[in-house]
Amino acid sequence: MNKELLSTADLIRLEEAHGAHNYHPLDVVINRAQGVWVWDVEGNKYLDFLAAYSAVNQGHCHPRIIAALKEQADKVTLTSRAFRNDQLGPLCAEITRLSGYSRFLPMNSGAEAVETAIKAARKWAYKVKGVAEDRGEIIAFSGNFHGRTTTIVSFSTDEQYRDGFGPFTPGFRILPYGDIDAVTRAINDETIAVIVEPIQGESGIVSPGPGFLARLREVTAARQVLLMTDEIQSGLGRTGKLFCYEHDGIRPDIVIIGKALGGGCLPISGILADDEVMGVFKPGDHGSTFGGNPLACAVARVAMRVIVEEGLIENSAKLGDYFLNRLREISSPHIKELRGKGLWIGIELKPEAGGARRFCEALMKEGMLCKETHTHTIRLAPPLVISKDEIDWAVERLAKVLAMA
Ligand code: IF1
Repeated sequence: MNKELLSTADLIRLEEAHGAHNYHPLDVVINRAQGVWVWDVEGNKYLDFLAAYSAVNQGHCHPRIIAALKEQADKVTLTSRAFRNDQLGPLCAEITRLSGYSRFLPMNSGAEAVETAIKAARKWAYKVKGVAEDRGEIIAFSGNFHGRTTTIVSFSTDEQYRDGFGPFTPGFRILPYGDIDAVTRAINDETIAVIVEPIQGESGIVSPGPGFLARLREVTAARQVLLMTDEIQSGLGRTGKLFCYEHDGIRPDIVIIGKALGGGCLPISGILADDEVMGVFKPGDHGSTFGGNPLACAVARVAMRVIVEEGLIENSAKLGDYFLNRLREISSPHIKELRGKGLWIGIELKPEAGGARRFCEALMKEGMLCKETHTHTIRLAPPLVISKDEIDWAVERLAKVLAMA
């Protein structure tokens, strides 16, 4: 199977010797995947409970997505935006029809889409709203994760993400996540936008509390401040809705998407907005060599169709509830709190449990791949194609591992 016949240890040694050490992954080397399952180079099989941080919502190597990828790869893969291609227009038409926004601007990584939203908000503020040039301030929240560019880490509250990377971009103000009074007090004539995750993933599947997003929408609308939701991880079915903000019955001004838009096979991201905001971009203002490339657009078109047509949003809602209820039945001395929406669940352990990492390592030995977040939380986010039987299988293993001393 592994043509070069390198063992797990060989492959890890190569990566450690010649790669940068900016990650500390579990020592499992994957070389094959299908649906919710992945296999390592030794042939061991695991259920993937991370789904590449929700970039593989449709399941690994989904047959329709891989077929579209191969078909498009044989035709044309990259044109740059200097010319047009026959996939970008249809993608924009389909994604706007599905989302109810009038325009889509494609980029590649999530961080680039966040940067795009920031640029759109600033230009809108100066050219449309009439804020004095260079004075605009964007509100972000404590515990946020929006990516790793120098501008984005400028408003991170995680010291590690900032340490050694200054000087930072000005123009951001950080408020406590979920504190609507703090937002009301902070908004002034130079506030141009608020950027928010409807649920914070990196922070451990943390919700801002009931009513916060609805109030945030009211407060921002009243002051002509743009509301930008980062749906890169929470969107495209993960929480049992197409977008997580739908749970709160709101409509943001800018929706930032990424991850699962690429159907688990290539990077494509972007922002959705209406004419008033998207109209600020004129030719030459913004762009990207690979943004809107026909290969990624062809994949994104089918990736979205799979989510909608194969009932993945409904499966996430239904099996997410089932999973959370089954987890509540587990008796373990270590569990502090269970949180979740759809197939996005955090098991926060008590500090005495000694961190979630050792439980993730034990789960790996049981055939389940999970990644801890913020030291004490096990996060569960399987591909949305998971079945009830596979969840039952996982609950058994979680119960066993969470019972260990
Ligand atoms: C890594 C975290 C998850 C995101 C939201 C923007 C981005 C992300 C809400 C940027 C990316 C990823 C990045 C990945 C790990 C992962 C992550 F722990 F770091 F925070 F999922 F929880 N907005 N999240 O979650 O998107 O530029 O990466 O495409 O290894 O850094 P990107």
